[in-house]
Order: sequence, then structure tokens, then C-alpha cells
Amino acid sequence: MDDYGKLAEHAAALGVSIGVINSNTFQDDDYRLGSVCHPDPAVRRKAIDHLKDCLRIMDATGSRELKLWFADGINYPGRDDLTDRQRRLADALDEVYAALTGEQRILLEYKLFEPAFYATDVPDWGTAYAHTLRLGPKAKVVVDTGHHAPHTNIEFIVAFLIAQGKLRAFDFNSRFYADDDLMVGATDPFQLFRIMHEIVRMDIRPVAHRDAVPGLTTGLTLPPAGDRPRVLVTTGTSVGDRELFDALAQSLVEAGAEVLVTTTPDAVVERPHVHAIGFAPLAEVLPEIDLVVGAAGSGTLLATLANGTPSILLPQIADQPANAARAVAHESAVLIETPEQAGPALSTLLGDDRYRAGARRLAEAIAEMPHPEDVASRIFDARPTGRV
Ligand SMILES: [Mn+2]
Repeated sequence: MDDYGKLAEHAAALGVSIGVINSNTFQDDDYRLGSVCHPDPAVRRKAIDHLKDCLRIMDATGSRELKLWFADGINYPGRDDLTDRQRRLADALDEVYAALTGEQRILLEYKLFEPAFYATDVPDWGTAYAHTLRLGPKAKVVVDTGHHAPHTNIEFIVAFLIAQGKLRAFDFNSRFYADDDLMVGATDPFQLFRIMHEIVRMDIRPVAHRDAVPGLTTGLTLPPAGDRPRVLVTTGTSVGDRELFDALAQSLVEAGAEVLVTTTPDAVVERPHVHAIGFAPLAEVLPEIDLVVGAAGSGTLLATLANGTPSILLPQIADQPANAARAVAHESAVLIETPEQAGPALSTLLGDDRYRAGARRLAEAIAEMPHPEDVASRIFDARPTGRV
């Protein structure tokens, strides 16, 4: 391969972008005692120059990440000095790190049982973590799920590296083959589940959608409410029958509310003070209303709480009863058992400041959580689309 620009064009023509550039400091005979840790400075120079070449290839191909796996180690005690080898490794990493430009990054991989029988220079996540920590924020760790001892708790490593902001990439191999042969989860699917659990449990702020998707009404002008409290009746996408909407609306109108229902006009009896507003994005509607009446589905409830708006909840299915119980425990909602209780609950809620205060407290706590975009960039930086 002489022209990496052409490679990038070819990849782009196929709709593929080039992700990570893998260095190769393990196939040349010069590297039989290691590459960047080799005792001979000439061999180390050759390896470091190769790594810097990789940075140029990244520029030509649009890749932003250099993946480092070093086949460096010694096969018996006394063949070389362990501490000197770590120092040489650090020096090489320093030089490559200093050569990074723009958004380029280093990803450091580790492997317990290769290459060396006696001592491998980057054998485990602790070694990789220590080097990347010393280097700085542009150096991250690659977890290869195949590169551990039996019974290693890989999800612990994942959780730890996430918390430190140092996890950047996975190689999803199975320990039973270690590389490129058997995929993680092939023999222990539950292990993959446990690893993914650590990823999805990261603190993340619920953010109500406002995108224009098919069937969604945006740019809505809400009907004027006068001095009546404006109440949004929404049961999300999984619950919603005409009888329920009508009974809720009637009870709320009797209690003095102006009622907006997120449904189509044919699914609710429109009458004075009741308006079907279609499926509107909650992010757009919530700032305009005083109260939500819903089923405590997680999407609607979190969006409502993030906005600091109290709710009346009539849970129906699935996780809704549990969600409702937690909102009630935080004094941000009132639980009802029949639609006819919605009106009296409205009076209770509007007549007592502690519900609005409870909802506001939760909104403040939610605002402290990291935004989804920040969380995503801690693991996978958003890549501009259409770029190779
Ligand atoms: Mn790997």
C-alpha cells in the first residue's frame, strides 16, 4: 500500500470509514527481543519511527486513533532488565504522544499471555492504565476481552476504566482462543451481558426528544388556557385507549383544568377545554404546561421530572407502578387508582407547594447528571458523518 489517500477514497466509495490504525512492531526479525522496549536503541528507533508513520497514515485516511499492541517481553529471567524495559516503553510512548496532532489519540492494548513466556511488557490493564494515565487525556485503554486470565472479572475492569474516563475501545475476543477466532460470549453469553451492563449503567441525563420524526407534530401552538391550569394528558406509546382519555379529561375539566391530550382527535371526545394535540415532542410541550397526567412510563416521567413538573400518575403496565412509587416517594407526584380521581388529585397538587418543590429538586439532580453527548464521548467520540 503506497497511497493511503487512495485507500481512503476507495473506502469512502464503499461507504466505509477507516476507524483505527493498528501498528505492527511484531513481524520483523529485528523485534525478536521486543520493539519499543528492545535493548538496542536502533531497534527502538525503528519501532518509534513506524509508530510515527502510523500517525501520518491516520492523517491520510481520516483515522483518529493509533492502536498499540506491543509484542515485547523476555522469555527467561536475566535476559533483560524489567525496570529498564518499562522506562523504554514510557519514553517511546512519550515521543509518540508528543507527536499527536489535532484529535489523534493513542489506544494501548494489553495481553496477559503473549508474547513472552517469562515477562511481557504490557501484560495487564493495570500496566496499560498506568501508562495512559501518565501520558494524559489523549491516551486510552483497549480492553480485549480475550486477553485475561481465567476467572478475571472483566466487567470490573470495564467499570473501573469507565469511571476513570480511560476506556476507549474493545476487541471482542473470547479468552478460549484469545484472538480473532472465537468471539466474546460464544461460550459465556452472560459475560457479555455483564460487561454491557457496566456500560449502560453509566450516569446519564434523561433528555426529552424534540426531533421531527414521522407522525410527530412540531412547532405546535398550544390553545390559550386563560387562568385555568394547563394539564397535559399523555400515556406514551404503549398505553392509550379512548375510554381512559375521556374519563381523565372529564375529571380534570370538572376540576377546572384546560386539558391537552397527546393523541389524535379521533381518540378523544373533544369538548370545551379538551384538545387533542397529536404526538408532540415533550421537550416542546413541557415548558408550557403546569402538570402532567400520565401512566408513569419511564420516558414521559423522566422528561417531566427533568422539566421540574409534577405529575398525577395512573400506572397501567410493566415498570409503570415501580416508576410511580419512586416519583411519589420524592413528593413529585400523586398516585391515583381510577381516572375519576384525577380531578381531586389536581386540586391537591396545585394547593400544596411541596409537589412543585419536589419536582424541582429532582430536576436539579437530573441537571447535574452528564449529558448523553458527554457520556458518549467518554467512550466513543462522535465522528462527523460523511468523513472517512
Ligand atoms: Mn486485541
